[in-house]
Amino acid sequence: MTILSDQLRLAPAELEAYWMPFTANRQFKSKPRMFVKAEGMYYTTDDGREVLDGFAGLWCCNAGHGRKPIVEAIQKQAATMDYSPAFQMGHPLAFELANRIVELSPKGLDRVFYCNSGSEAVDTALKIALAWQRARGEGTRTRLIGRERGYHGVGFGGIAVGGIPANRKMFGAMVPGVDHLPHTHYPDRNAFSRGQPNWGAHLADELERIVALHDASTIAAVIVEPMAGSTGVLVPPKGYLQRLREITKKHGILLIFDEVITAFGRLGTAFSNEVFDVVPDIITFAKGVTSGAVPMGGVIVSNDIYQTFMAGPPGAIELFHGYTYSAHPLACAAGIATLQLYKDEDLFARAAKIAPKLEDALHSLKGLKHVVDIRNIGLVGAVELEARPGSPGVRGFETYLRCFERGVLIRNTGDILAIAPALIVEESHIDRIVSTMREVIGGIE
Ligand code: PXG
Repeated sequence: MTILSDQLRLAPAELEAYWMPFTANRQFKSKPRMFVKAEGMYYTTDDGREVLDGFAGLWCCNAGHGRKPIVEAIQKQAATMDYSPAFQMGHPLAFELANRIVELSPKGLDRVFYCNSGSEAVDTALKIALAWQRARGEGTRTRLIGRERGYHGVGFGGIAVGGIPANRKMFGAMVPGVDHLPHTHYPDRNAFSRGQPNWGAHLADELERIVALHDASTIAAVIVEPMAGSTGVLVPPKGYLQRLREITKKHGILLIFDEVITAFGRLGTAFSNEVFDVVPDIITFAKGVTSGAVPMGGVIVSNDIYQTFMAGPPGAIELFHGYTYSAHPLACAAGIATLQLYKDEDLFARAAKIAPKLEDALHSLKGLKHVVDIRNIGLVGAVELEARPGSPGVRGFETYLRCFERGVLIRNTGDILAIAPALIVEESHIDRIVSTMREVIGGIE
């Protein structure tokens, strides 16, 4: 048995035991792509090649890789206290991190519940929404409304409200009473938009139709990503989120923003309210809170929601929910160090400042063959390719592979190529990412 630290290249048989997530296992194992090291903007592969990370890992390493203050905080915490029981016991870092998150969150959203991933954050948020409606005497509100092309992780709640058929169809419809808003992706109206598209605010009015169909008294919450990341960088049309906010408020429906991708700098701000000027009732976060260094997720709710749960006897557990690793000490240490690093290096503002460079660079790909749309906001952008007739997604995946072979990591969702570099990205990195994409797209069939 090879130990990774002894030898970085694994024999084919050693690849079999690991069932890889969201990966074509057999294709991968026939020609593996392995990273063994990461620093700053770069990964190193097992054959010693440097790869420029155009995707912050998977939308998470927002401070860049291997950042010293984060690494040292994790090392120190591992040596000081590896674990502390999450139930009926606390440790100071959990409280400190919650205070720091609240400092960055929209005014009024000031209570933090921890979990370990975006999927858990989503299921936690949905459960809090249902429990809150019941706690305030509206227990008939059990419906959850998501949106087509939404991605909310892979828990049963998340796949139910999510709008990706492939993520659901293998598993059946296990969460009843879910409905979906239409998505907002209309390239025939909005192709090549820079920032928020002008057309599409009215798509939020579909919520009125859904309310009319089911009745408000049956609906607990609406969940959307303020900017849908996974399904291809779908930027909300101007006015759209405002409309959703107005309609949910009018009908006593909670509005949940899934900010697993958008929080902690991706849009050039701590949270999306600073960009879109809309404050939801509940926010989910994960990824960037620890810059991807230790798994962590969480849910932020208003004091009003929190207080509704605090009505029983003081000795009663208010919410029957939580995880062994809620507020894991290593995650909290990483989170505190990460938020401090964002502050010390003013990384959210840095992202906002370099965003126009990314916008211009990406939009310079307009006119290349296959390119049917380019869109961007903050430090994220997407280039949509026309699908190869009869084989959707193949052109996108081939582009991804060829970029990787040329030393640049991007991401493809079907035929949509996405980039979302760490907030420390330099102009020269953006030039390299985009020129590699240009070269590859130009040569792809
Ligand atoms: N909500 C949103 C909005 C997400 O983007 C999750 C929930 C689930 O998080 P976890 O930590 O359970 O994976 C996500 C995750 C991609 C990609 O390529 C996106 C995600 C994860 C992996 C890949 O777009 N988003």
